[in-house]
Amino acid sequence: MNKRYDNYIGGQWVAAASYSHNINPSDLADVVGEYAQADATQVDQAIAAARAAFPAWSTSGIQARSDALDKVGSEILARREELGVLLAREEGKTLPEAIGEVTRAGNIFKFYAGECLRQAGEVLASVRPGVSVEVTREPLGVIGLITPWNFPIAIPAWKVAPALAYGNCVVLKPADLVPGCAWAIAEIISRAGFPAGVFNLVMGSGRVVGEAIVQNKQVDGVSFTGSVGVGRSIAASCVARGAKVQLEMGGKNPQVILDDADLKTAVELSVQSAFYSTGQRCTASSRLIVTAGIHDQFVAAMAERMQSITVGNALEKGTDIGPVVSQAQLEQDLRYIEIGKAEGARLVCGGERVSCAQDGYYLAPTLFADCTADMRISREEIFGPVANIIKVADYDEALAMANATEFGLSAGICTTSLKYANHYKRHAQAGMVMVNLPTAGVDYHVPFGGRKGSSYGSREQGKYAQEFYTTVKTTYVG
Ligand code: UN1
Repeated sequence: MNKRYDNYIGGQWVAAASYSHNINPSDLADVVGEYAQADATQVDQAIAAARAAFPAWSTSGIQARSDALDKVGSEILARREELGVLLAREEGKTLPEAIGEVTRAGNIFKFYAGECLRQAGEVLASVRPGVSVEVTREPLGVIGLITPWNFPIAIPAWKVAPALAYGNCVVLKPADLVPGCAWAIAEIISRAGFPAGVFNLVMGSGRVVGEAIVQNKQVDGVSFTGSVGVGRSIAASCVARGAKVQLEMGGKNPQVILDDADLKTAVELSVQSAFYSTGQRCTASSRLIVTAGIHDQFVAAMAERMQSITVGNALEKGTDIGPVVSQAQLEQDLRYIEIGKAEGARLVCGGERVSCAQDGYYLAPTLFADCTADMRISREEIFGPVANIIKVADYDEALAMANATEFGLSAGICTTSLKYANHYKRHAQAGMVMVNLPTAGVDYHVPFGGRKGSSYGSREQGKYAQEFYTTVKTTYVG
């Protein structure tokens, strides 16, 4: 009998009419647990509980909030190995990557425990003599948080922690594929000293639970990370009823490699950001844009380096890349690999499933060369361990190619030239620029987000998170 995990509503653990199996993608025989599937009524109850808790919580003392957030962060950090195993088991990233992500989540709670104490406003002189003006921030209200499967603990943390720190009440809907880490955070939060109703967890599908959150008039703001299609429809619903919305969506991130790059650095950071975490990051480099002078050497060095990448069970020592998260995602990756071949791209490495001791969704890291900008594999986000090499003549063409995408999340350049690095920093059309670093793998205390089709609304993380989670009040005192 598998253990059952319930929803958390108004300070109570609440059973659901149905439960779904959380399956380990490294070993399909391994069931992590059975997780409640909320229905629309339960979602409405969670939102009502958050609404009821809001007046007291939004005016509560910042010391109590800070203490509670700090307690959550400390417990996550103390349990990082155990939670890392849970994360690797439900999502399929390797244990070191999973422990790293858990650590990030703990640090995020601690960061916002500090930020909570640094909520400042401004006092300005009025243009009218004898009048002064105060600009302050107040909590937004009840916030719906909808998180994706690829960062099962860090993304819930980077939405929940600032929402609570700035005095909001929360309804969290984690991805249906990976509810385990979100449930673990909820359980920690349930013992950390937050009043009932301030934090609620409702698990289940986007179609039922996500939709009920987005449509409920009591929800003042929705922060979503996930696909472009779902993001756009959430935005349309929120805007139609005047709710605030923040979206983090896809990427087709470029990594430019110039002739003067250090070849070893170029190969290492490309392997890291294209294939680690099974390429399942919106910050992954999926377009390696390489200038002519280093191109052939780079392709050869990548082909050689990729021979030493071990694909395997996420929990096993020595695994570099775990499985793809699900059957549906695996099918999407394989479909794009066929599209790439049909479009005339040259398969340098990978392209096929890998078999391991356990039955899982294993896919070899896949590299295409001779790709052009108009190919679908160069334009559409695949979200798997699949990368393209695009050859260009020089820096100017590389920059134009890097920007020739409807996305704009993270953009990398590998060069030893200060001139080109500086030019790229200014002209890359992305929310984040990485110089001689992978496009993926970001700090937890600075703004995260993109431009163009990648993001919508204000930035997440760091002190910039307050823009979404608060509303500004201008007070005139005569
Ligand atoms: C990272 O690269 O460290 O869904 C974070 C994603 C992003 C997070 C990436 N929102 O992949």
